Amino acid sequence: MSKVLELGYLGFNASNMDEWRKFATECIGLEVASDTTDDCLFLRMDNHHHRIAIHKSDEDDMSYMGWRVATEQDLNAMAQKFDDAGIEYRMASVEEIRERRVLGLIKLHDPSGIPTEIFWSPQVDVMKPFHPSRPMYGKFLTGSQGLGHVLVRADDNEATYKFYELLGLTGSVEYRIALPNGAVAQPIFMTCNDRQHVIAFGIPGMEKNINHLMLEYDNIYDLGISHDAVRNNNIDVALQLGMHANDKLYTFYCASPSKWLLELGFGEDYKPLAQEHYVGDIFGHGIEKKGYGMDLPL
Ligand code: MBD
Ligand code: FE
Repeated sequence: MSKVLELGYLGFNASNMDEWRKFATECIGLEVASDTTDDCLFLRMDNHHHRIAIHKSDEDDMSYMGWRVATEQDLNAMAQKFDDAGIEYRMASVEEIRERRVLGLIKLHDPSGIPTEIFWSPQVDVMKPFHPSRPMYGKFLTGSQGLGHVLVRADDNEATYKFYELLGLTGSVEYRIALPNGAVAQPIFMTCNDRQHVIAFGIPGMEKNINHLMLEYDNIYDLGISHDAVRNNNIDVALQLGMHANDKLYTFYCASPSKWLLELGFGEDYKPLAQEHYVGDIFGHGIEKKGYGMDLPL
């Protein structure tokens, strides 16, 4: 059975390209690829051509997610699965394939209308090992775990679960969070590799496609240096440093120049267990700046 292996790349629309370049390089440490243009900022986390593309626009949101399969055979098998399930998709044009720096690509939409791409064979620039834009002790944790995780909008949790299950992900509800308005949020977390979760959804009231993107450092010093840079630049922090219950990741959430959140983390320590759920995190994650859709009493 064909399944996706990792969240391989992400695309975003952004109205402030200058701010994005500064934030990505000085605050996070991402590398700018040499063939970046005024209209498309290619950001690197490892030796892949890019992991993140920021496209100049008058909107500020995630514009596509790229899920990787192992082989061309798996891409075709995935297309067959979409046929069998009655899910609309199309094979991308040669130009579209080149634009993403892959060898083959299916384009479709998830149940909330988020542009979704399934690809095989990303361009890996082995002659250009990742070189951070600011000094780093370690590197970004990518590899077989992909670029990180995202929390996305889901208009229908059940339909969304079924869609990502078809792609090959597994998971379940992992928190019950009592909201101040009396409602209870039951976010769902799913994975397709050793990362505890690759996608999450089920936070009510989202307007953008994305609430946050999590990028993981493999050295805690780099998380601390990023935190200093965010503080020194007076960037909004939605949730303060804290440790999640499910993946034991030590993280904080800050505003990206597009006003969705970047969660920066270190130290996932997830031991596979029978499923359990939580009503709060281990420590921290205090709400600091409201209005970013993360006003969750974790
Ligand atoms: C996460 O990464 C997260 O964003 C939330 C809200 C809860 C647990 C882990
Ligand atoms: Fe997260």
